[in-house]
Amino acid sequence: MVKRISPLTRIEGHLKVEVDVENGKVKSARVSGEMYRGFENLLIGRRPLDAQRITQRVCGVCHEVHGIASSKALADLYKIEPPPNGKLLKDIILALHMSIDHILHFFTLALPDYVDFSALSVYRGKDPKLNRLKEWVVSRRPWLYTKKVPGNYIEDPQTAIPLVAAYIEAFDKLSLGASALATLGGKAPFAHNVFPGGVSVELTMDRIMKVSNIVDQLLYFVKTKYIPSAVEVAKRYREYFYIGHGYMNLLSYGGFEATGTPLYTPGIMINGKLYPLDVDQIVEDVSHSYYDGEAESFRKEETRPHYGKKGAYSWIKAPRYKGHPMETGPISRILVTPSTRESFLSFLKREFGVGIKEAFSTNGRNLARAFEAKLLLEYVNKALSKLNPKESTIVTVNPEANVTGTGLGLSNAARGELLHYIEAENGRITKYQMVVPSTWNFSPRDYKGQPGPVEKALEGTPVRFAEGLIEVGRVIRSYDPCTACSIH
Ligand code: NFE
Ligand code: MG
Repeated sequence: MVKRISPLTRIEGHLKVEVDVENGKVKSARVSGEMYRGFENLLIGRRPLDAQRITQRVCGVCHEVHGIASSKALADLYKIEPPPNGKLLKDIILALHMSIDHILHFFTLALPDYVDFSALSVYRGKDPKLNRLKEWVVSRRPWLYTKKVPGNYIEDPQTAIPLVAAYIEAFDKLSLGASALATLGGKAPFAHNVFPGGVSVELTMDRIMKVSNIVDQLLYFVKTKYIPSAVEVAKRYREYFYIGHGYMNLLSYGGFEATGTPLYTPGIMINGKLYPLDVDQIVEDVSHSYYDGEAESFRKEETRPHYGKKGAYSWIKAPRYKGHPMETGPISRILVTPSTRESFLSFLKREFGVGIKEAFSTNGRNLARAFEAKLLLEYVNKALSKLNPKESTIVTVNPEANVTGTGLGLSNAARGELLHYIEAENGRITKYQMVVPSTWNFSPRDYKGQPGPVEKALEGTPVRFAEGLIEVGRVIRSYDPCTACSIH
C-alpha cells in the first residue's frame, strides 16, 4: 500500500514523501523536491561579488551559510585571504547561526512530533507565557495544539509541561541569537557585512561584549534546557535508536579552524570505515532528477532543467561520493572528527548505554544536533577571545576587477556540509554550482538505483499509526530537511 505525504509540514520548502507500507513497515520510500528554483543559472553573466548576496536568498532558514560558503569560493577566485579577525568573525557568525538553527529545529519543528501540547490544560503555575499558551490550547485554538495525528505522544503533565516551557523559552533565545548575528553581520537574517576578504563590521569592545553576553545566555539554555530536553525525549522514545538507521556513510569538510584549534576535521566514512576526503570524488547524478546531463563532477556540471523527464521524480539532484550516497549533518561532522566522536559516544554510552551503531538513528541525529549546539557556542567563546579590535577585519577586492579563474568554497551549514564552486571570465560568472546538505540527504535514486540517504533510512520504519504516519515524519525531521536549499 503506497502512502503519500505532501506537503510534509514543519520543515522548510516543499517536500513530498511516498512510502510503500507492507506488514506494518515501510518497504521502500521515494522522496521528492517539488519545485525548480534555478539560483545556479540566474548567477551566470553577473559580477562574481553578486553571488554572495544572491545565494543567501536560497533559504530563509539557513540565511548566513550560503553567504559564507560563497565568500570562501570568491576568496579562492580572487586569490585573497581574510586577516585573522576576518576569519574569526566568519567562524563566529556561522557557528552562532548554526547553534540557533539547531534550537529552532528541535523545539519548533521536531518537538511537536513527540509532545502533546494539550497537557498544558492542567497547568496551574504562574508563568505568564505558559498561561497564555494554555489559554490558546484550552479555549482559543484547541485544534492547533491538541493532537490531530494519532501517535504515542508524551502526555503526562510532569514531563510535557517543562518541555513546552522550554519550547516557549526557545523563541526568546532565537531572537537573542539573531541580535548577536546582526551586531556582527550587519543584519539578520542575511548578513550583509560578510565579504570574501573578511567581515566589514567596526570591531569595538562594546560589540564583542554584547555578543559574548548573548553567547553565555545561549550556552546556558543549551546546557540546562536543550540537551536535557533532547535526552528526555530520546529516553522516552528509546525505540528511535533503532528506527531511521540509513547508510553508515558520512561526509565532513572539517571546519571552525580560525582559532588555531580546529573543531572538526575533514573526512568521510563509508560503511562505518573512515577515509580521507577527496573533493574530486563528488559527482551529481541526475538519472532520476528533472535535469538533463550525465553524472558529472561539480566542476563540469551544468543545471539544465527538464520537467517531465522520463524516469525522473524529483527536482533534487543526487550527489554521490565515489558512487556512494552520503549522509551529512551534525552527526557526520561529529563522528568523522576523532575528538568529538569520542566525547559524543561517551555521552551516548553514559545517558543511554548505546554505541556507534545506534548513533545512526532518529535519536542519534537529534542528539548530535543538541551536542553540536554546545560545541559551536563553546567555539564562539574561544573565537571571541581571540578577536583584536586594534587590527583590521577585512581586505577588499575591487568589485569591477576583470577576474578570470575558478574558486571553491567548502563550508558548513546546520544541516551538513556545503560546497560552492564558481568559474568566472573577465569579471563575469560563467558557472556557479552549489552542492548543498539537504541535496545529499534528500537525494533521489541514482543510475545504479541506490536510494538516497533518507529514502534508505525510512526502510523498515514501523507504521503503527498509519493515518498520520507520525513515525515516518519523525525519521524525516531528524535530518532537519530544507527543501528550499536542496533544490536551490
Ligand atoms: Ni535551507 Fe541549508 C542548511 C544549506 S540545507 S537550510 O543548513 O546549505 O541544505
Ligand atoms: Mg547544485
